[in-house]
Amino acid sequence: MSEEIVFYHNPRSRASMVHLMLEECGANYRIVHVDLEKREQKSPEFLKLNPMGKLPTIVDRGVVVTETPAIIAYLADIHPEAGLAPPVGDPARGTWYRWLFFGGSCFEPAILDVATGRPAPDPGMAGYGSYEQVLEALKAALTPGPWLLGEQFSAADVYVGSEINWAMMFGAPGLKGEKVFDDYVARLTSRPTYQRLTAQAGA
Ligand SMILES: N[C@@H](CCC(=O)N[C@@H](CS)C(=O)NCC(=O)O)C(=O)O
Repeated sequence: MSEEIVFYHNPRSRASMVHLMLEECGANYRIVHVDLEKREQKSPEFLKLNPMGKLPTIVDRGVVVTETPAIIAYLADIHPEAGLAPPVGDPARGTWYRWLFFGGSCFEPAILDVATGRPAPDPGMAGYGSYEQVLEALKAALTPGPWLLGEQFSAADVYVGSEINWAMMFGAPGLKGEKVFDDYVARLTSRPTYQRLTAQAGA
């Protein structure tokens, strides 16, 4: 069995997306719970690992990986048997990178505009354009679906699908009630991994 990955986690954080990915990969991991209310993420020990003092953070064979999409891509690569990343050299890998990066660099800032009510910048200046443009791009990417790579479920869906699911939960406009997003999230959340983690969280 591969060496144990140390996963710094709090279920009320972006780390949940990494938790889902660890399960999808069948990874060998150990959870270290980080209490965000007690600000354990800002302790000197934790800041040595991640100077941002943020979750998720993983340590694999002595190497620290942070930033949710980077961790998810890394896990897909070290677990090729899970089939969650097209191989290097396959053109589908381009599509996979595209949506993983889109999640971090476009969906994230756009959804933060909406969640915080902060004024959206000029769409021509903002790398993500506008919230509406981001949703249109995702709609097109998920049509006909069922996944971002078409028939193949991948790590890009773990990340982007989880982000959309989270945004729906807090009622971000233009998501719930849109068939393409409703169906996509329903597919993701009906997977055994998601169901298992939800049952564990409930227990
Ligand atoms: N760019 C990071 C963002 C991580 C992040 O902001 N995590 C939040 C929880 S969702 C956090 O740890 N906040 C605690 C803090 O900043 O004190 C990623 O994509 O993983």
